[in-house]
Amino acid sequence: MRRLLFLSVVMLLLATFNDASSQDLILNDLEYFETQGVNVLVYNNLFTGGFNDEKTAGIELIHHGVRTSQGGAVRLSNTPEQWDLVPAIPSRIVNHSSKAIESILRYEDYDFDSRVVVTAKGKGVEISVYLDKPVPTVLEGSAGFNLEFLPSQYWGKIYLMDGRNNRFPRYAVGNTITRPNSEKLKQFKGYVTSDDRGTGRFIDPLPLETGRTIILAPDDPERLVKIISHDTDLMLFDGRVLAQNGWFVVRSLLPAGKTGKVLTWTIEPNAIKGWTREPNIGFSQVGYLPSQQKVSVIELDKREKPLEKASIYKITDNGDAAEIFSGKIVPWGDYYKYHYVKFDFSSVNSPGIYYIQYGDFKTNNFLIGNNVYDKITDATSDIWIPIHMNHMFVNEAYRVWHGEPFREGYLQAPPNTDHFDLHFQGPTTDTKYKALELIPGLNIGGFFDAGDFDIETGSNISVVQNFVQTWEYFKPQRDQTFIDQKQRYVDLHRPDGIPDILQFIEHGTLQLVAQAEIIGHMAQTLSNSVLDNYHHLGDAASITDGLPYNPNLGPYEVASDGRSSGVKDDMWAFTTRNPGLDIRAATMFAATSRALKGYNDDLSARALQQSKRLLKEATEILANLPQSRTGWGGGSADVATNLELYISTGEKQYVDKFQELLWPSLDRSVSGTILTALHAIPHMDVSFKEKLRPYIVKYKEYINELEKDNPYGVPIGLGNWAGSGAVVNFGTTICFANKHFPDIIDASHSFKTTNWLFGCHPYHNYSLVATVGAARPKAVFYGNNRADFSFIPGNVAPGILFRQPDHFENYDDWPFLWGQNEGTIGGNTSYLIFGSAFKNLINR
Ligand SMILES: [Ca+2]
Ligand SMILES: [Ca+2]
Ligand SMILES: [Ca+2]
Repeated sequence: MRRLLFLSVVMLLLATFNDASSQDLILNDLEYFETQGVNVLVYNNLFTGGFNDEKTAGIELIHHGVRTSQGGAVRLSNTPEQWDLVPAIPSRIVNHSSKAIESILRYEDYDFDSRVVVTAKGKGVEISVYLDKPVPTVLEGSAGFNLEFLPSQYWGKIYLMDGRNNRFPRYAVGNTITRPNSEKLKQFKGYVTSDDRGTGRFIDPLPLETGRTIILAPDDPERLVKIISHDTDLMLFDGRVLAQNGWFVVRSLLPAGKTGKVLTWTIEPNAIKGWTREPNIGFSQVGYLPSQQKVSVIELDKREKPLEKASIYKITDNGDAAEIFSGKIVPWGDYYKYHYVKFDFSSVNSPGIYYIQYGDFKTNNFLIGNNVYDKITDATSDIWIPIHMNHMFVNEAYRVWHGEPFREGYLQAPPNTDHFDLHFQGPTTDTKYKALELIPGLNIGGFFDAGDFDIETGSNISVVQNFVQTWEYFKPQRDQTFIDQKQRYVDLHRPDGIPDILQFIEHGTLQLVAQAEIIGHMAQTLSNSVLDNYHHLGDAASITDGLPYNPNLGPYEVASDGRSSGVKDDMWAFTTRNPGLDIRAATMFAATSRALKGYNDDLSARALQQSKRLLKEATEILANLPQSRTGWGGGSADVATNLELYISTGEKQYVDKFQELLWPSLDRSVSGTILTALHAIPHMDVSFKEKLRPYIVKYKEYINELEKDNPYGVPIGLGNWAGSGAVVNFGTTICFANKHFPDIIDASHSFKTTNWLFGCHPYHNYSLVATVGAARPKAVFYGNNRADFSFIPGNVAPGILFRQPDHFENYDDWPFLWGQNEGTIGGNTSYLIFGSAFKNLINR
């Protein structure tokens, strides 16, 4: 508060004496440079390497509300990719008196340190790079200072290099050269992101332009940035040449053999005078039931004075619109960067077409009606899930989504393999197979993990459990998909007389039973052996060549009988035994055995057999494991697993263990455990429910606390993967809590989840579900078709990603950040449960 008072006095003085200076950047208490419309962040978000795609860190620019630039750092290539080396930042010093942030950037692999100092200078910042020792010889010509700009915010716009006009290309069409691999610097952990096809050479993009001064987007004041390099040339590159998720890169090489201040840039992002961010009027794009509470949360620039009132307009049958309601705006308060107010229009309750008018801003239309939620899961169950069926050909009308992937099957992963998707093969194979030997029969059933194409066994176990739970609670008979396991063929929009969910259960079980029967226990994952086809975009059937690798053939050679090849593109099975995973599988097999009975009796019996065997073996392994190793490879079964084991076997030991673990777990975190407890109620006696009651009261308090935590009243995650999953589970919990304790948990809280998912959230008001029914769903997602800036219907985006220290974001013109735009088979089947439970609740 004191700072604000001081600031406004300063700004008043500046406004009086020097009007231009009112746009000068200040270094604020959150440790970034700021003026209205421009935020320059300096290592508020750090590089972490590896699985992180590193387009969310470094020196960053949030320009008129959009994070348009990031990656500012000393980097070792023209257009760094994910899995290229990133600098550690061991030191970052914020100096308010000199208005500077000074950071050490360190490349451990090359013992190379540089010091980057960013200082507020008028309407921009100066970036200087200092070296105590010259650039290591091996990095000469490679080490440079880079800053990256978001292609979707710049393509089609103008850039000037030393006064020469150019246009940012809509698509990557640029010149490259190849260089010998001996000149290629190592990538993260020695990974290799591209296949050189035996040439021994790597691709190096050439600059689009070179000069000393670049002006980006003089034709768009919101995106206009001027960069001057004082000592050395600037180059502009297009990172999309190497990777579709690449950005435009402005870069200067660090000079060889020099120390001291070796590079200086002045960066001046344009700040539009008097700019304030447009209000983000949050509401449900799917619409509202006539009877439900209807509250729009409006996100406002803190400089914006909230209006007194907002209105609802009704669109009539002849296309006219008339104001039918005007209501008060109620302040909520500040939450991170913005100010929030609420507009309650619950009294508007007749079915029809409406929009919200807030001052000059009018939203797109939405529906009020009793049927608005009827279809919220259909796109997920009819489109997204079948498209993610592995080992099948998936057709939709005139379009093939993918051919049959991985016909050559899976090879045994060699011992001591550390995998780029965070898996590993331990010191032994734990199977009868030799390293790189074909394990026949694993190429059946299962679901692609997410935007990638691996079988994550843990996820697939959860997925089958989600399907079984949906089936057992709600018995959905929906049949819109033809699924034929003999033909290995899926045809969307072609009913085949069998409820799709039974076919999904069967498909997941086929893979997991195959693992248990063939390997003898559960695999950790079935995944790519090489990184250069892990980041595959497009048809899954083209990831591998369909032929097993034959070491007797030369590279890229095909055997004369056409049945093997010298291409190292195969998928591997990571088979290190994890008794904890086996126990989870045992519970899933018991559940799926119940569900499949009467539909596929043979598979049901096989699943039950594996359930009993795995449970027995894994329990013995765990009992014999030395105490020191129980933390490795999964410890004993958790609360939910013991419940599942009790439901399946009826054995007292499991219900005792369940209760032993449950109550302390509820005491530790009621919100984290309560859903499992609710699922237990039908299987326990009356006293269990009564013992649970005070925890439900505590959960009610948790719900109330969320109302104070943020304007949306849902659990908002601040991690590297945004928090839709937690919001979905919150909604599911409310549905089941209301079912068993309607006197404590009101059904209306479940609408907080639909509101959030369907458009009432920070940053924008688009539905986070690529779904039927929403007036304005998100347009781009991180699916396997992300290179087409498209989506797979029914996907649920992780959504609103938090970036330090105060920025929420969800790009809808740039699909490539998985933390905000990917969807997973686990997450989307959780949404299926939520949607089913929610529809069940509102129809009760
Ligand atoms: Ca994966
Ligand atoms: Ca069907
Ligand atoms: Ca192959």
